[in-house]
Amino acid sequence: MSPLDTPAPVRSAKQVRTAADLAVNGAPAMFSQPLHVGRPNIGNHEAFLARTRGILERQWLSNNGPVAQEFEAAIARYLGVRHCIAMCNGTIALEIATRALDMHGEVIVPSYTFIATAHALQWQEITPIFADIDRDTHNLDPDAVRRMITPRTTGILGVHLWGRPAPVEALQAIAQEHGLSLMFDASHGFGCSHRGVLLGGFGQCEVFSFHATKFFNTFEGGAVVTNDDELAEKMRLMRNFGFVDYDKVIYPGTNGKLTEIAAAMGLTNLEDLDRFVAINRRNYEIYRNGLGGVPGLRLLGYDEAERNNYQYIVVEVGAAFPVSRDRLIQVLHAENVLARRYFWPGCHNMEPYRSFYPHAGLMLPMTNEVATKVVVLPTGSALSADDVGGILELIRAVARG
Ligand code: T4K
Repeated sequence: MSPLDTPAPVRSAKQVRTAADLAVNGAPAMFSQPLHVGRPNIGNHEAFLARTRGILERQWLSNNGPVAQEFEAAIARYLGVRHCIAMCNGTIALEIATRALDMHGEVIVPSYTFIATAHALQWQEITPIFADIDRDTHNLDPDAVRRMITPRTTGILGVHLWGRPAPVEALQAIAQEHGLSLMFDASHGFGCSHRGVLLGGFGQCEVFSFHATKFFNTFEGGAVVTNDDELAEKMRLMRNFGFVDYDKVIYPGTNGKLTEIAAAMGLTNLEDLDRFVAINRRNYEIYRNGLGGVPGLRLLGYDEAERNNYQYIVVEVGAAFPVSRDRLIQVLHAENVLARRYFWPGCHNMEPYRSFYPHAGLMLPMTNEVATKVVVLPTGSALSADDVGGILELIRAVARG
């Protein structure tokens, strides 16, 4: 049996009847080890080690090696796109993609995302312009995007937050109308579909992160995927310093290469993808059933008509809940449940953006509201159904006051 099926038991026998049973009030913690939001999903160890042995024997460790090429082909096939350009991480993949699309001046992006989405632009001296999100979906609000367009705007960088698709068609229409480039940060969206089509083929290109904490990981890694042959070729060159041949450079490229060992991890994890989804889905359904009817809590749902990776358990803590979001997190942390406040406080409230645009928040009321409410709960293959049950028991105890 794989370790995936049998996470080591970490839940204690404690039952939470009253507030006095909570660790925050001095009782022992419910879990003996921390439960993380981002514990990696890892596939078959033997398969990975066998691939690793091959890499060592071939003495080919990086730079478009055979395992990386196999990985790219497998990803492109899985997603149904023409090209996958594998990279060393999602941030570099975003930088290369925006540069290959010749984004410059201002690019519209949500503030409610991981900071890397904004930094990838800023790092290239492209100005990220933050547009507000939709209250319910947490994704870009197309009307807000329209409001932020200026003569300096060259593109839109949408994000499929939590793996739930951005408003793809509306953004496409805006981009066409204004002659803007459109790409997506699909870091959360590997294995998720929109209108029955897997994320990866929308906009001019899409970027994935395969960081350790992602549903599907390559230790560190990422990729740009596209159906545009010319763009793909450009990005392949940019990933390797712009070399077209020994001693011949035609672009100001960078080092975005994926190592062979990372690609081996990717191929191995790809073989277990269905199992990762099944576990995440099981956990999500336990959370959904357990949180239903708890006043003041809203679990962000996934569209069952689509394919989802169920990677993020996103809960909004509203005014009807007896304690604040931050107090709930404090209670959970005391129990070794390391819930997170992703993506508090929003990129516009972090440096350098906070100093650059001190009044940006005036245009971002929904971002500000959602960022103060969201708590992301642990899931993934490191959690058993019993662990999720324990977390629910804690939350219900807090809800009882
Ligand atoms: N765009 C979006 C929308 C993104 O969400 C991200 C990354 C990117 C772009 C950029 O992609 P990359 O350049 O990262 O490929 C994490 C990740 O570092 C980041 O990759 C991810 N998004 C973001 C949502 O979360 P942290 O600071 O919360 O991660 P970290 O390292 O503290 O890990 C979280 C928890 O997971 C830890 O407390 C312990 C556990 N963990 C972590 C690692 C690395 C493990 O158990 N094992 C591990 O190996 O940012």
